[in-house]
Amino acid sequence: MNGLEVRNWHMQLKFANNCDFRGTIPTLNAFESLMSFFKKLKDIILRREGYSGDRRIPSQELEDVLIEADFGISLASRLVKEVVKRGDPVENLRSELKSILTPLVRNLEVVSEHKPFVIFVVGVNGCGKTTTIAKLMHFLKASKKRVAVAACDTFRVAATDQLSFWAGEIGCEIYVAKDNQKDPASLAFEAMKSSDADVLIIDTAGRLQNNVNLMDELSKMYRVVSKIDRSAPHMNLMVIDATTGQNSIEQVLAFGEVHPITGLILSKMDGNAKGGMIVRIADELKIPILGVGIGESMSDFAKFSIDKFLEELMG
Ligand SMILES: Nc1nc2c(ncn2[C@@H]2O[C@H](COP(=O)(O)OP(=O)(O)OP(=O)(O)O)[C@@H](O)[C@H]2O)c(=O)[nH]1
Ligand SMILES: [Mg+2]
Repeated sequence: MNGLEVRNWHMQLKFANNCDFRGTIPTLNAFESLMSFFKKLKDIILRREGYSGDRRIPSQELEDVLIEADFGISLASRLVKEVVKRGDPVENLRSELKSILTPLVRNLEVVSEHKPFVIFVVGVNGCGKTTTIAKLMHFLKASKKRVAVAACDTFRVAATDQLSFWAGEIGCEIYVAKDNQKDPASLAFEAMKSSDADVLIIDTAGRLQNNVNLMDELSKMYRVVSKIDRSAPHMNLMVIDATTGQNSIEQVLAFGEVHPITGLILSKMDGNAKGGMIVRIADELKIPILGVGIGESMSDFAKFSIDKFLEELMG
């Protein structure tokens, strides 16, 4: 196999004991920013009730709070118009948010008609791609899928080591570049040709969406994979760090221009998640939300729970 090495996962266990990226217990204050958003909202209502017993929220104040909470100007003003019409504005807001999110929350499903079912995992630097892949490996293995991964972040040696560690822990085959092989597209191509796994997950290097060269390189990866199977990749997952604000929508748009994003994973939902941003992306881009990362270990993956999200958000 050219430029390709298949590592036996048993060999990786040794590495697991002295690696430096093992998960730490998240200490971030969950949903702090969301809570403060609704605290502000309730403060406005209470203040107003204190004055006049009036439960209506002043539109401008509500819009300001929504914009501050990353809902974006256009969604914020649309929501304000809807929720202040009649009845309890907080309950109205809850049901508006639910109706935006409900059609987009789906299970992450792999269909067996494609073998391997190829999943690309993309996103900006440090958003949580590799950790998400560990969670996917763990999740898919639990449903008896044979999973392989390709370490196509060939920029950093540590990136390969990180993925190798997880592949070893979980017991998945991993394709890694040899020392002189730096072209991620060739590695993806070779992995796809060689693998007889049910699912092949392609890790990619983090890149800023405005870095033309790196985005071109990503484009090449999609091209070569589709040469082997025209329907591949079968899932193009974008990982978004849920603690990132408004910029994340630009990220999704730019990555989507290279290849349509078919699912979103919101990582770091155990941190200061930006509630408004999540709703805004759902509202504007209508991309399915296929899961959330809620910590740094391989089992910290869950389906996005709208009720839990709204409960945290609205108290
Ligand atoms: N608290 C928490 N931390 C996470 C989560 N997902 C990833 N992380 C942490 O975020 C950091 C970056 O995660 P990686 O998986 O290496 O991110 P990446 O996108 O692969 O990074 P690059 O390959 O460098 O672009 C690591 O410290 C992870 O442990 C999550 O859901 N919750
Ligand atoms: Mg990575």
